[in-house]
Amino acid sequence: MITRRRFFFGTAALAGASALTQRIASGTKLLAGQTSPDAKVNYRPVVTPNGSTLPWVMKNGAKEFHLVAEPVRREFAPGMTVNCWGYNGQSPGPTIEAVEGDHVRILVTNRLAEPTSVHWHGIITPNGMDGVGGVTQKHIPSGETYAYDFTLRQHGAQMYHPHSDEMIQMAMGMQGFFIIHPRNGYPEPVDRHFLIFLQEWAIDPGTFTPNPNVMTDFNIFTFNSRVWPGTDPLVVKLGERVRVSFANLSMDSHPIHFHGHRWWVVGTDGGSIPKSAWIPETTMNVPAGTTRTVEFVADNPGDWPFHCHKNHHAMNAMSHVIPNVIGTNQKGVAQQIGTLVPGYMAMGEAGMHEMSAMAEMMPGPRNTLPMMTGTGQFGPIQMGGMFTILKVREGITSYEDPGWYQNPAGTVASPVST
Ligand SMILES: [Cu+2]
Repeated sequence: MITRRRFFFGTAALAGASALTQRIASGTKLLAGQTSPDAKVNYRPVVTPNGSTLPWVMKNGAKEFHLVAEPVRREFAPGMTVNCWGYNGQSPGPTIEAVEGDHVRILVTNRLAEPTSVHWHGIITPNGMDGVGGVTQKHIPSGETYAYDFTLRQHGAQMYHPHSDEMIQMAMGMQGFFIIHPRNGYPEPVDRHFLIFLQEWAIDPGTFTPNPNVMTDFNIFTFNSRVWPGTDPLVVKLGERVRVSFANLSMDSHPIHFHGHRWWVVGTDGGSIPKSAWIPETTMNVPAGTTRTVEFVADNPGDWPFHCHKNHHAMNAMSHVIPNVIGTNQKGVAQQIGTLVPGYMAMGEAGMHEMSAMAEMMPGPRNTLPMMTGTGQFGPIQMGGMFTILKVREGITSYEDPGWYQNPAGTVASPVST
């Protein structure tokens, strides 16, 4: 159990230029040479797995950010690349990270073929900065840049997304986190703060472009626009305190579950929940249009699944209209179809286990991942979609993927004679 907490003091948030990577003990309030307006604000810079944080520059007393709305090609996992729309070459767009009280100026350049706007979801702004095309501002025409300028009067895990042809643009992948750290610090400082944007897509097998017209029958479910096995693991050191913020602008709620620990529900898009009202959970339901933030102490070493618990949401290219053959004797059927389709195999009567193995071996439609995939040290993992692995390790010196957990001898479920 690690008792001494370490955290960064502020950040310039410039990509590759971590001006404040010096680690100092909790309680110290000043850092020599620090010039950022965040100098006295202690927070852990966020980590967006498979994503990045948006750089900013100080200009006339404001943190100036620049978002570029544009079409992007996003690899969801090796073998599947999707024609999305996003920001700065990414979907979700890069994370905006700032501190309560900051004056921010956000330039938005529109490189889409249609107008757009950016709404600061959950953020209290002057009315004309709310980003709603037609209501609070003109839509931003293609090729033009608009400036949003406001002071952050709250904290919390917030979002940004278009409010112009909103349904299409969000379904194509336009969204991002806007994290506002509290000026007076968190009730409990953390060692790691991960951000996971939840999204769902309708991408027919063999195609490359999401269909925004689908209302319920989505077949691809993503963490930060990646699917298992393309999702980065969440690597933490044993004993670290971890915060995870989830955001959801999809058409469904996503109950995110993790193994081996329990977490406390510590925040919503309304800000921090008072510590006296924290509740323990192992599953955090994230309704559409909200963010949720949880914290836990990673005190149990191992490889722990971390996934949406709507079971179809942890699959890839899930078809919802295939017939159910569980418990059906298909022997005769297989012989008869075999005369028409040489090599035909009937599968599924005992479940889908054997199909997952075949899916790995047989070529499917182009740009389409197997429904159940991934292989671990004990065999096929048979998952997809909104799934990753929390890797809690003792003695690691970096957050690189440490590989599979080496379970102590005698601690793995194994066969016995009965
Ligand atoms: Cu889900």
